[in-house]
Amino acid sequence: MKIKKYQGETEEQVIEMAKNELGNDAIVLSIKKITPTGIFSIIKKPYIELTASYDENKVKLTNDKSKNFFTKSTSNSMENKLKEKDDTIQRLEKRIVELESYLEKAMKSLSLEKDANNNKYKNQLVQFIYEMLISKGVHPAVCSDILEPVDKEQNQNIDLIVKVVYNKIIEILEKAVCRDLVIERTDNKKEAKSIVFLGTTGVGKTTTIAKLSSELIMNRGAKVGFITSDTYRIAAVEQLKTYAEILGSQVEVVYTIEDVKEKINKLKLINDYIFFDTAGRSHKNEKNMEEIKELLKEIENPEVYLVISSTSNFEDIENIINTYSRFTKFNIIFTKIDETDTIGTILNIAYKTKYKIAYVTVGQNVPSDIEKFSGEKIAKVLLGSMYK
Ligand SMILES: Nc1nc2c(ncn2[C@@H]2O[C@H](COP(=O)(O)OP(=O)(O)O)[C@@H](O)[C@H]2O)c(=O)[nH]1
Ligand SMILES: [Mg+2]
Repeated sequence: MKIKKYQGETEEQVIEMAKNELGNDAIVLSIKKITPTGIFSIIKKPYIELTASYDENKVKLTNDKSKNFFTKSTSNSMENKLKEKDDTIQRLEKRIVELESYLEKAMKSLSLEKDANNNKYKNQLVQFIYEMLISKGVHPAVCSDILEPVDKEQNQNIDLIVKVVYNKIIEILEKAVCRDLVIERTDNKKEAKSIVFLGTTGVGKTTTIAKLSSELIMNRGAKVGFITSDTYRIAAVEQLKTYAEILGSQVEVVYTIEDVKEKINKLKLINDYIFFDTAGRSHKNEKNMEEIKELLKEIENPEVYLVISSTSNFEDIENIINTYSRFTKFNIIFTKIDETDTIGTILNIAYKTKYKIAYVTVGQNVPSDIEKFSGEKIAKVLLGSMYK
């Protein structure tokens, strides 16, 4: 038995072709639609292919090797023509394959060129670092300042580029490190030092107060009293009272501005520090801001911390800082570092403002999840490590 394939536009056509050549005894093995792929799909339409088997002893095909002399002699010119046609098809097919690979290469280099055109930096590693910094929330202007000088340098190896970028980031962050931390001071004054925590609702003010005061009370033997003006949120006073109870501290609540002085007087001679917890206030609400201003006026020489969630976006943080900066000095505490994907915001703030960053908080656990602000740790995260 031998196999022969027929190609045509329709099933009827290929069956007819097979029948004419192989006769009624031929067996149809398969009929399928062939859809050319790749570049062939452009130049060749789908077609039907029939595969048939036949008995070579019964059927003599014109181009069959077993054909007899008679068939050969009578169809010699026809056979030559068919062979010529076969050769031409083979040549064409070879050419198409060549063209296909040429086109593929051309398209690849075109898309590479397109990507390269979209690149901001010539050096691929610098470009990679740029994309990583952007994905972590670093402002494009800050990226440019860090990366442009590196990109311009010739013949730099990978280690050197990473080192230069890392050092530049550290340099920006280190300028923002607050060196005057409340928990590292011993206030030898007779009267307590007032530490005030401001910031929008839910950023972690009360939790941060609990963390810092625990460190002072438990590890440094200090005495800390609490005053809260957060009487707006249900359970806010209870939350602070719970911490105070554990720490053996006293809590006073102020309901009106007139209460403030009186409550300070109650606590100032028996404590080293008074921690002020305030209600989360919207920096966009002028009346809220007036209240904070009034509260601060009542406190002698307050040390203020602006508590900011690192999960907020850079523009919002900038607005918050600008609003508070109009009426008070402060250091910043960034909370929820463990929850943010855009730690670059901290670099932006360090780069764009003159404010110092005192602490970062890294989780909900009291008292452990608070640390002094470290430029090194943030820089490592920006270059791809985990915060640890
Ligand atoms: N993941 C995480 N959650 C925090 C952190 N600090 C505070 N929180 C949580 O944020 C929520 C609000 O905190 P709270 O101290 O009541 O915020 P406040 O309204 O500013 O006083 C609470 O569920 C805290 O446990 C932190 O560093 N990381
Ligand atoms: Mg609170």
